[in-house]
Amino acid sequence: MLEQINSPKDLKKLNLKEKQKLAEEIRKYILEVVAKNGGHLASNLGVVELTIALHSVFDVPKDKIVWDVGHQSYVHKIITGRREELKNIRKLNGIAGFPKTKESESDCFNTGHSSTSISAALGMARARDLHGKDNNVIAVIGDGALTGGMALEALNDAGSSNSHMTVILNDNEMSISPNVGGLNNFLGKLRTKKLYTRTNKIIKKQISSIPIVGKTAVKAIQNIKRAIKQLVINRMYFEDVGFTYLGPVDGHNIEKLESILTLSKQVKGPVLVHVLTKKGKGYEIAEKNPDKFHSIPAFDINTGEPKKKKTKDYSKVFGDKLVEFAKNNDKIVAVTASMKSGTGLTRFSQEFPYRIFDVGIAEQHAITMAAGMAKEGMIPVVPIYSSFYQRAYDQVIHDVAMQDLPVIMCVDRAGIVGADGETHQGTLDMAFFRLVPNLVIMAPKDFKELEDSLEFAVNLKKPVVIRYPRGGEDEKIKFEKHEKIELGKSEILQKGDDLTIIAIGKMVSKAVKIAKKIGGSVEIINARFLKPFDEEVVKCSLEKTKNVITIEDGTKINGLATTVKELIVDNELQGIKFKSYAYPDEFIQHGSVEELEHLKLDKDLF
Ligand SMILES: Cc1ncc(C[n+]2csc(CCOP(=O)(O)OP(=O)(O)O)c2C)c(N)n1
Repeated sequence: MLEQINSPKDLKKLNLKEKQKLAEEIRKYILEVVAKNGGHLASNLGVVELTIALHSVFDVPKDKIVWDVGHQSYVHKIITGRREELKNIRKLNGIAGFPKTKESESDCFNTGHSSTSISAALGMARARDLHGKDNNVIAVIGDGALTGGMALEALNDAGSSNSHMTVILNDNEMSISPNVGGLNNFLGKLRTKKLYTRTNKIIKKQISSIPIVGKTAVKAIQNIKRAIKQLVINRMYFEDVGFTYLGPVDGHNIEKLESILTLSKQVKGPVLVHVLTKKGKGYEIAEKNPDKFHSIPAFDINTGEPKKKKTKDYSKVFGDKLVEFAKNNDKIVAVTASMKSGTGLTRFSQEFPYRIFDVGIAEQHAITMAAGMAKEGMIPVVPIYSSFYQRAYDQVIHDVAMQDLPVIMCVDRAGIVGADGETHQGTLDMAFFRLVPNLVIMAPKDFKELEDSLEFAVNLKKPVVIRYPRGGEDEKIKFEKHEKIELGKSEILQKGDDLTIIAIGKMVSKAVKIAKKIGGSVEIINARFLKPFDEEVVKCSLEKTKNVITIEDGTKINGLATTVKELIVDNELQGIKFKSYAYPDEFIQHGSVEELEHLKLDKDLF
């Protein structure tokens, strides 16, 4: 069946039984591909029937489907002509793991960061109306992504807009870990409202018995529906903000899904279809451990075990050290935006369940909430991936830095992250944080320096950013020396007269390698702090060697290279030879970390 599907048109020719068979084949295929390449498994297995139903009822690319986060778009990619390309998903020059408008006209909007779909879809619906067109616009959003502020802002706007659009709430009760928060509790009540489900079925029957639904009929039905619902569910959030709520519906029943989606097309204004799915559906090991199989490296299908054993990484080193500090300092608390496991906080949550706060996929709120705690005497530690810190920029400026509050902002996955591609690369944080007054910005060269940086930050009583990469330290370079950390002080790893190499973070080990390769008398400086920058030591070294190389895993704009250039100009240092290794001013696509660092930084370094 799968071999016959080259576009949604092929899918539309199938009968229900054939679609059910196709669903099983798609599941098997995705499982095989992800087991080989790694990727987002559980979310994709959960939306197989939903995606089939969407492409059966709607006409892409005329109709627009915006996939929130976009990690669950593999089935959509298969159905929209990228079945064979899926074999190279997330690989260098292969298709992306997220929707990309450049990749296919069926991908109507790029996603990657959570909670954007309703805003984008509303924008598309408004543009459609202004153009006088009649296509459908659909946002598919998970219950996890619905916890993000943007999604709620968009619901608020869409609800009062009268714009015809469909929001599909793909509710599997999971974010990466089990979903959290009041909204999730509210959804819990909806999920189990059997009476409501029955009532809804009656209404569905009434509507579908009308051959062409006239305006007044729909309005009347909607009014009845609303009245009944108000009786059944006291605080019907979606209806209250202006959506027509349909569901809940079994998200693995293609027939029911098609029927409710068809209904959603007929109702005017914004509609929310509540779809209940199982994350990891059809692969028992993932059904039991949906968080482990949310995003997974290559694994053995029979056992579910990763093919490569997980080695110690920066997130784990961070998490373990934080536990140690927290034992002796009860002011330390941890805040996570739905990324407890990814950021290394699992142990912390076991040892200090009352001192960790999972706020949902809400980075902005996480930072301001942490600022509030800091204001009242706590020391909040907030690990967030570099690319997701972009979300919380104003909160870092307005709530943390401006009040000089001691929030420790740990920037995990800094630099190239690899297969997740351009939306997830962490190459911009040094540049955007450097602009912010009061921030201390650090990047450790290895695990031990991360531990020392954390200790330093806990005692500093100022806002501190500590950035560290995905994965582990460079196994080939072992740093024996770890000088005590002092604010704004770099570390000279090797003295020399002919060339100065200044590097920061992960790239310090590359500096050691390149110094060996070049030979001669090389001075190697571990910058440690991007801000405050050790002007004194660097200036002294440059005056001596008159030749400098900077190395960083960030963009060439406003990072280490810019800092050193500014130092040269501001101090009127003459005749300095300058070379920098930094990422170009572009969005960097997917591939492995090694391939991309090689390609985008420079092969000389490796
Ligand atoms: C702004 C932002 N923060 C964090 C993430 C990481 N992330 C990716 S998917 C996900 C969970 C999404 O849960 P849900 O929307 O329910 O989708 P599901 O995977 O359960 O289908 C998270 C936290 C992200 N993509 N964007």
